[in-house]
Amino acid sequence: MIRIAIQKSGRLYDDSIDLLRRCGLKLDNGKGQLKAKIKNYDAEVFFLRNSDIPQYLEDGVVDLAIIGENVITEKDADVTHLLGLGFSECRLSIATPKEMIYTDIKSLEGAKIATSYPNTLKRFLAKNNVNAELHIISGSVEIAPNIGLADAICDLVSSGSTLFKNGLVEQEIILESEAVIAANKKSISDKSEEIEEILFRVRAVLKAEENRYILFNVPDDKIEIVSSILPVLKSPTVLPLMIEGWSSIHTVINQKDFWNVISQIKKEGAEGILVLPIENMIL
Ligand code: PRT
Repeated sequence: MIRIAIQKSGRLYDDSIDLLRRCGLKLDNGKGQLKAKIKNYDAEVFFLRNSDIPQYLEDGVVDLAIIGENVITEKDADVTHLLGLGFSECRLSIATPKEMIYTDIKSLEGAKIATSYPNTLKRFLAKNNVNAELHIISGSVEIAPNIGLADAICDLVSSGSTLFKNGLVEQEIILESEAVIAANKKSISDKSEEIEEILFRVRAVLKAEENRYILFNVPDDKIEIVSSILPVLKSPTVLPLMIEGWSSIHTVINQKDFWNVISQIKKEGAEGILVLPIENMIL
């Protein structure tokens, strides 16, 4: 039995549930429960606060967790980071009011900084030999300078719109973060096979997300030139059409090459181009 922790509600919840589902793990219950059995797999899912997960993971109450990397760093949890998941990307940054003169990190000497990430911030300031006073608050950090509680803040930023709305300017990025799969250290050796199976499924889902299945028709005399444009896994599948002299080409391409490839194959005579998402990709 493998025990997996996910956030019980919040920014990580939907993507975590979706990832489990795409890994073929069907949950018995949902939101509001402390834990739920996976119907079709020997596993249990624990619904916990993101900020509590590092401790549960370190203590071995759960074997695996989907968690924001920033929280592991903040708690300095003795757990193993296994895989980045590419969602809930954000950065932990120091920001100052736009009217404050800021030249470099030394501008924060003696300043009062409001944050919910005191440990990460302390380490960063110590590394840069800056002495500042930390004001620890658990939410709405961005309003602290406006109400005279602090001179600067250190908080998570994704789009930057919260900083903008509060008249703050991002000055230092002290940590980049995304959702990750992390594991209890003992579970990695005691349950290596079960963990490897979960990771195998997660990698297949992530790989599929990066790629698209495309199919299109081309005149037979264009198969060679079009195939040379395709960054294919092995070799494209070429199937004859009912109409003589035409074929259908099927292949998988990476999202990052996508528009480039499409415009090149169109120029070479590709028609009826269909692009499909891929559920899983096992190489
Ligand atoms: O209560 P619990 O302990 O479960 O969780 P939490 O309070 O950490 O919850 P939640 O759901 O807010 O965040 C969960 C995780 O999502 C964080 O630990 C990060 O790993 C990740 N994440 C990604 C973010 C953001 N982006 C984010 N933008 N967490 C918070 N924010 C907040 C930030 O604090 C600020 O108030 O969003 C605001 C800034 O957003 P922008 O888009 O305006 O820049």
